[in-house]
Amino acid sequence: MPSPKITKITARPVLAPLKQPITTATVSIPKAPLVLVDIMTDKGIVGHSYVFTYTTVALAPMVRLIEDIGSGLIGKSVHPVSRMAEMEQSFRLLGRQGLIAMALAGLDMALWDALAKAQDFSVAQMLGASPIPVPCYNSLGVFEIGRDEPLLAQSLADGFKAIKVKVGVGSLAHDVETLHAIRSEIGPEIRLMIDYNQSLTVPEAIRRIKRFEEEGFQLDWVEEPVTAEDFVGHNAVRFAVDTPIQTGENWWMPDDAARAIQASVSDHAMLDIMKIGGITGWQRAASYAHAASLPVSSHLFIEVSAHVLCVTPNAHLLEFLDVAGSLLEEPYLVENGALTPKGPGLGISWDESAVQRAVVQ
Ligand code: SMN
Ligand code: MG
Repeated sequence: MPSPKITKITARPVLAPLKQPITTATVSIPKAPLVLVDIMTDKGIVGHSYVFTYTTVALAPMVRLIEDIGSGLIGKSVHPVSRMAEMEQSFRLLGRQGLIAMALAGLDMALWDALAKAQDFSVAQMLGASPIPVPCYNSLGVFEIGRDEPLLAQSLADGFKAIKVKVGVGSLAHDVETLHAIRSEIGPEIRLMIDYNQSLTVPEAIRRIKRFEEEGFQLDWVEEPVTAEDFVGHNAVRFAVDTPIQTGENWWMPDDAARAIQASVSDHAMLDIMKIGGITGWQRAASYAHAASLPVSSHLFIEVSAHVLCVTPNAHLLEFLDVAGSLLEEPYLVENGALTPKGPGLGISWDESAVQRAVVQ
């Protein structure tokens, strides 16, 4: 059967309700600014995806970019690898970072969704994997003692065996007090990770992580202690402490992942499927991480991340932080601390009444 051909592409800006605001050391995001991507085809199949813009300021330009770049795909087949190669080539001079990379990724993910649906496969199956439960960690925001203990209890009740909290809003003493409070709630067996979201200097990161080691917090990783683009700084922190360093959510397209891995910036690779270039970009970047023996985790995008982690060598953990579930007919739900990819395609279908309530005019 000939592959479906693209007939129309739409992009809709929304503010998706969240169960909890996303809070980090630097920003608080009360609702998820997303752009929903729909790719219509001549076979009646529609590919769905979404991109996360971090700030509402980026919504309108994101819509414009996706629809303008998408207009160049009309009439072509839903072959994501071929379409991505063409799109990457056309932006070689401008550069494939930022909103350009996000637009390419949103189109790529929706194309993979459409292609898999045309074969009545899930994307995981299309990529050659049996859709298996992917172990997750629950990703919480900045932890406040006396307010957030119920979130820890709910995480354990949901079967999570690993929890991440954001830190960096206060002093080292504040972080130590917070981590003692968390450890006393979850016990020593639950894996605990912390995320500084790029808020420290190299000497301060080394100072704090060494103190956490002395306190015996047994952290599974410390994430983005310094500026994401500071490969030298991440490398310096990594080799000054014993605790594993995690980074990668801000690597743009596979080549950035290759450069970071060559610079030995971290003990893990945490790929963001949007910033890394969609499913096509993920597969290239994941192979670099495998060659460097790095465990691979995901960032946001729980639905598509469940599919690609099924085919990722060294797949480690899926970050469970659901930003789009409030807009889906069937949100992805954790079972026993794991997420199983659903089909056909990415298993994403919009709850159009919820979308209409969330659309940004
Ligand atoms: C994070 C940053 C920005 C938005 C959502 C989440 C964070 C993470 O770095 O790792 O979840
Ligand atoms: Mg992070």
